Amino acid sequence: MFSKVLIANRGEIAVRILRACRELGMQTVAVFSDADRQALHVRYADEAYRLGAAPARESYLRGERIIEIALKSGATAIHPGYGFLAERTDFAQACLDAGLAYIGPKPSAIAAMGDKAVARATVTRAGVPVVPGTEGEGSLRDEELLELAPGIGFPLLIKATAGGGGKGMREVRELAEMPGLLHAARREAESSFGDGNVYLEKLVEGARHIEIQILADAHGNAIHLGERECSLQRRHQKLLEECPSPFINEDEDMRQRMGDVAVRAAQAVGYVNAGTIEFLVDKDKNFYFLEMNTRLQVEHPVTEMVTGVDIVKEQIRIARGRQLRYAQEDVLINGWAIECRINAEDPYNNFMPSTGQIDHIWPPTGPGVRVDTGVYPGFEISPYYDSLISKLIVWGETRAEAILRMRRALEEYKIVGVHTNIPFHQTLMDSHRFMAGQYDTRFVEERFSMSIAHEGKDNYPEIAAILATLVAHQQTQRAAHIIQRGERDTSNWKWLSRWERLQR
Ligand code: MV4
Repeated sequence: MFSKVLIANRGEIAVRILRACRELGMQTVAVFSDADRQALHVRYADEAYRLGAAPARESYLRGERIIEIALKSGATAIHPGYGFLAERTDFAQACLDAGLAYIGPKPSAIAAMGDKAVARATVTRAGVPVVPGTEGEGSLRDEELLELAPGIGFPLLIKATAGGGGKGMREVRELAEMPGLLHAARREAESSFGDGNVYLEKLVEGARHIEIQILADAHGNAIHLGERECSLQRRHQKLLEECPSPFINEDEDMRQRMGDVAVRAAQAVGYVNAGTIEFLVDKDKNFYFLEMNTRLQVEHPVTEMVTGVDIVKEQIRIARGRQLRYAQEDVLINGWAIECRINAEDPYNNFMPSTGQIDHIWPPTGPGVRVDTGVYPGFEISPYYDSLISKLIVWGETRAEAILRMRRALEEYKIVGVHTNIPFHQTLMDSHRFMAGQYDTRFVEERFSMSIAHEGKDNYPEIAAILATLVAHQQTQRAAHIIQRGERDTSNWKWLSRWERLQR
């Protein structure tokens, strides 16, 4: 049983995990790169150790060094967070070999879900629906794939077995273009994953991306925590998530069927700890297993807000060998949660990453608002890691209340020094399709435009004049509050103390 945890990550998720450890009374060890010497997770932990230079390969991806630090510091468990070493079978195994608890699934489960063709075959045997495609788990040659393609039907998708995140994926409209696309997909998969193996799936058009959070303990108990709607994304980067999904919402029967299937998929690989089953859902509400994420996810807070379950604490309890604290019937969906990913990027300039110092940051607060972040005023956003600077999560009794609250929170949120995608989220909150919950995975790329924000630009001179007047007015007001500087070099502080003495 461990009581000191090393967090093998950075940023908001490292802070999130540290907080769970703190509440559970555990000691914490942080690791950091040269770019993160001043980071929040380093300040928050009981101890912190340097990993190396800023690039991830020289720091957060150095599994052996991280294990060495754990042993040296007396930590007896490692939480990998998401990204970096999470979902690396070899790292999970190396932790166990070193006698450390790994706060996550067994290496065998990570491996079984890591190969997408193996995962497809495994969950199919457990009765989980998958999109029609190539069957089995062996690797197939181009000639075999070309022969199988017409039976699956066009349009279809070539996918990398080592894939995820859309890398090595190609849409095929007809047989004639397939040899070229196979070649391109294999080459991309080879360079991204060092594995050029691919498989085929029928293309599901206009689908939603809905995922189910599951929890499983080492005693054979497994439950689901409902779904998350994750269709709002751009180039496979999620931008906003909701719980529940507006597409499922009142359809409790569908939620339970998807939940049961998700639990079955997890059990098919002997899954223990927290995990997520991704589904494609078509417009007729048919759902198909896509893949399983064998880790804590970025968007876990929306599930926490509506179920009241602290997923990170559950992960730690599960890793300590405890029984799940909830049975399926204990899990209730209460209200609505929305998460906006606040990224350091410029939505007016093709979402270009923005780097530099955060001069000022005023996060929103108040009822129903949660901000998970790893930054603070003065922190430098470097180009070495992803651009996520914070997650703004709101809860409301209804979806409408959550949207209004998100609008209010986005207005309150002030970040100076770097560009952020806050204007994108504000435009999204005003979009009729978003408000109606009518969107699929193509929405942001194909139907959404930031220029909605520029409607009525004829009024710009007028708006500018009003703003100038307001600013001038505010500055006059502020000046009235500043105590007049005395002659010569008398500071306001000296003036104040003299004034106080005179008052006695
Ligand atoms: C699909 C699909 C349509 N049909 N599979 C993209 C990333 C990878 N995890 C799976 N992906 C997709 N697989 C079939 N058979 C559409 C996507 C897809 C997608 C999925 C989830 C979230 C966003 C997406 C954006 C584009 C395509």
